[in-house]
Amino acid sequence: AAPAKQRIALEDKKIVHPVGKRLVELALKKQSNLIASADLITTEEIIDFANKVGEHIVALKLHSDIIQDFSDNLIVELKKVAREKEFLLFEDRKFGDIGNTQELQFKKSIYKISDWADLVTVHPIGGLESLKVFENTGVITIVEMSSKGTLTDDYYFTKAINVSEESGNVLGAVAQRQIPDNLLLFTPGVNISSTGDNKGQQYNTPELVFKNYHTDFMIVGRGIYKAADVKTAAKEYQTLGWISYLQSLND
Ligand code: 6AU
Repeated sequence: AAPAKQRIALEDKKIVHPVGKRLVELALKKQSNLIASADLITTEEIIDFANKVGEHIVALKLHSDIIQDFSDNLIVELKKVAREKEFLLFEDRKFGDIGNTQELQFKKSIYKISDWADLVTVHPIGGLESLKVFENTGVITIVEMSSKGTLTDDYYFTKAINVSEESGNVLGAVAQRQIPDNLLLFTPGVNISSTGDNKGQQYNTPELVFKNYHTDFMIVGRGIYKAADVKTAAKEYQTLGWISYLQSLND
C-alpha cells in the first residue's frame, strides 16, 4: 500500500520509554537502523558474529532457546561487546501466555532474560495486563507477522495496536505496514538477494520497507549471518537501510 502521509523522522518521534529513546539515540549516532538477527546455535558463532557486525547495528537480536550451549558466560561476553560497540541486546522470545507464566519465563528460566535483555518481543494475545510483568525491559509487540498465511489479519492488527498503545511497557511493534507514530516500527523479512524461503518467510527490500511501511528499524537475519563476509554484509545493509530511511523522509 502507498504511504498515507509523510513519515516522521526518528528524532521527532515522541517515544517516552527509556529503552526506546536509547535505541533512537544510537540510530542517529551510528547512522544505522539495522538490527541483526543472530539466529546462530553456538556461543562461539554468536560472539564472533557480534564482534564482526557490532559497529554497524543498533541491536543484536537473539533466540536464546536455540543456543545449544547457552550459559551465563555467553551473556557476560555479549554484554562486553555490546558496551564496547554500542548496541542493545534483544531477546526475540515472542512471549504469548498469561502474565504469570510470562513472568516465570522472563525471570526464572535458565536464560534469565530479565537480567540482560534490553528488548523482548511479545505476542499481545494475552491482553494488556499480561504485559505488565516485563517491568523496565522494552517490550516490542508482534502485531503482524512476515510469514505467508499468517493469522494476524486486520482485525487482530487493530486490536494488537490498541493494546500496544495502552501499555506503558511497549515502545514499538513488529509489522509489515505503517503503525501509529507514537510506536517505533520494527520490520523483519528483509533481504536484498532473496524473496523468501521454502518455509513461509517472505522478504522485502530495505527500500520498500522504509518507503512503504515507514519502518524505523529493519531486522535482518540470513541476509547477514549467512553471507560469506558478515562484516561487509552488515555494512552494506546498514548503508542501504540508512539511505532508504533518509530518502523516505523526503517522499
Ligand atoms: O532474515 P531471516 O528470515 O533470516 O530472519 C528473520 C528473523 C527471525 C524471525 O524469528 C524474526 O526475524 N521474525 C519476527 C520477529 C523479529 O519477531 C517476526 C516476524 O513476523 N517475522 C520474522 O522473521 O529471527
